[in-house]
Amino acid sequence: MTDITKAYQLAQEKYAKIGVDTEAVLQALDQIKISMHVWQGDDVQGFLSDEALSGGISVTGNYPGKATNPEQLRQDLHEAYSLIPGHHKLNLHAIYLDTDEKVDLNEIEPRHFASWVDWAKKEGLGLDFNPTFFSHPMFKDGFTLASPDKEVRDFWIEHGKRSRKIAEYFGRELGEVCVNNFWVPDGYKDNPIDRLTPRKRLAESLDEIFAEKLDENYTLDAVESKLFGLGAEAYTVGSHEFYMGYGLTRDKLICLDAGHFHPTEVISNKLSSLALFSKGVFLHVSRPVRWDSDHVVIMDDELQEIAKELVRNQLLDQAHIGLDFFDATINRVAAWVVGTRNTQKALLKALLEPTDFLKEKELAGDFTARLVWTEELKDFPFADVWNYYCQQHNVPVGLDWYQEVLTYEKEVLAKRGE
Ligand code: RNT
Ligand code: ZN
Repeated sequence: MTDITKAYQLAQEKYAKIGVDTEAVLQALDQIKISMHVWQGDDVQGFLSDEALSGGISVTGNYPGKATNPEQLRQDLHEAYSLIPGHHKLNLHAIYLDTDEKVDLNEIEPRHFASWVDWAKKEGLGLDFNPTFFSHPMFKDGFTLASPDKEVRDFWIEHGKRSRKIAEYFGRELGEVCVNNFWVPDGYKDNPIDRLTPRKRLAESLDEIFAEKLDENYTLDAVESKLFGLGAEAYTVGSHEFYMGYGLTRDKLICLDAGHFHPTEVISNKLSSLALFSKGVFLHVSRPVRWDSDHVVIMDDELQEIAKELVRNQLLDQAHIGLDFFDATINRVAAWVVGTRNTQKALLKALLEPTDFLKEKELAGDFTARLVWTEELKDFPFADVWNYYCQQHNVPVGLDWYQEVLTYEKEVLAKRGE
């Protein structure tokens, strides 16, 4: 018996004493898929063009070894997934097409993404998708779907429609629903006179994109709001209120990005309300540092709070968990692994809570017990359960995964560009 198994057995006993069945918890954890975002792999560059990143988002850093073609990116993704326990999804963006044809965003078709489907099948991954409303010359004066220029709007409407066909194709091919997430950067740097008309145009453009009903077994549309972006500090057309209204009336998933709100506003507190009224949520688990900085997800309070809300309110079935961060100052594979494993760990920690018992205490007005228990639970040996889960899945435990990333860096990443 390994030390990891021994430590797990001790932890199992401790949790059993407070009514938590660790075996059942591990089975539940195994059902949870994290949608890992392709764009951490190459600083949101993609393969459509050399166009610089725009749309009010930004990546800093130039860590060596960045993937510059689909093969390299898939190689890096494979490495990351091999260090993450469980079965997951990959979240693609339209700019990650893989084709020799010269196609623009308003011309993309499923066949331009066929290699990703083949690869996902081989790796046992599901796929999610995003139309790309940025890093393109048709992103004009900070506007796409809400542009006053009909030609600009029409270009992006066509792109949106085509993205849905690709998402449907992914879902059909893989037999697993593909969430197609719409984030539109449109906004103004300075105070606008007219806040209403751009919102009307955005709603109308989206209605046109969503006019065709697609099979929801294959694809679900999500809409992502934002408070502000670089260069769109004063006004973002697709605000939270806009998409709450839009998503609820059009029966779309609501995407909540942890970095898209005021600095002290948290998405964890929104999940229970959305559970009552929305079709479902798509999460962009991210980490804002003072602003929407998209830092790698760490085990902070908000991550744990998000996980607790999903578990305590039994929302795991209707929530789709995606990641959204991009850091080019560190090893990009390590960034994926840290963020994804942390998200899983936070979920595990939440699953290891005796929730029914705590709910009883709360209902009985015993707030002392609620406080004492939640504080003591922080010291319970959840890491021993996590290590055992990694061992079960033949994935390196603790710092061992980092050793593998270092080897990969030496043998693969460092040789790129030679
Ligand atoms: C931008 C949004 C959006 C993007 C991706 C690349 O602020 O968070 O989700 O990060 O589409
Ligand atoms: Zn996001």
